[in-house]
Amino acid sequence: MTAKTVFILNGPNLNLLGAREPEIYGSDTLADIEAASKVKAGELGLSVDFRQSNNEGTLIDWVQEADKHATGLIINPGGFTHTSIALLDALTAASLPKIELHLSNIHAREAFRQKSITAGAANGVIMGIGAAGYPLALEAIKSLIEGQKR
Ligand code: CA2
Repeated sequence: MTAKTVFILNGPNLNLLGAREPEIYGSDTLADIEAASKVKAGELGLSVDFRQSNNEGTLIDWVQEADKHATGLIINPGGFTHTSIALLDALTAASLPKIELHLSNIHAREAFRQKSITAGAANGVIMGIGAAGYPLALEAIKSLIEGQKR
């Protein structure tokens, strides 16, 4: 049986992880997070399609692609979390299980980061535990997929 594919989408500037601001985002690079996510997915019987883009339209295209071809979606929308109604619309239109993920606790940061425009379209949100949130988000997606079968 082919493993169910979960898309993990990462938004703007997350390609810079590990290089700057480790006190906020940790010292793992996005490549480290991708590798750990793939290990965790294997343990859960899932496969991962891990992507990053600085482009809002590309992320929207990938959300639509996930809805057609994937079984679950984990998204860290980066700064678009706080600005993008277009990404919210794409996520709302996508009917697969979705988890929004943030490395930092956005509620403990600047006022402009404390509102997520996109989170309302997700089944759940994981934040504030750094790179460790990615494997937890995969567990959450697995649980949501299992719940769909019942
Ligand atoms: O905490 C998160 O995961 C965020 O989604 C990260 C976004 C930020 O805009 C959100 O408010 C919260 C920013 C990611 C930028 O990452 C950088 C990493 C290293 C150096 C500079 C930026």
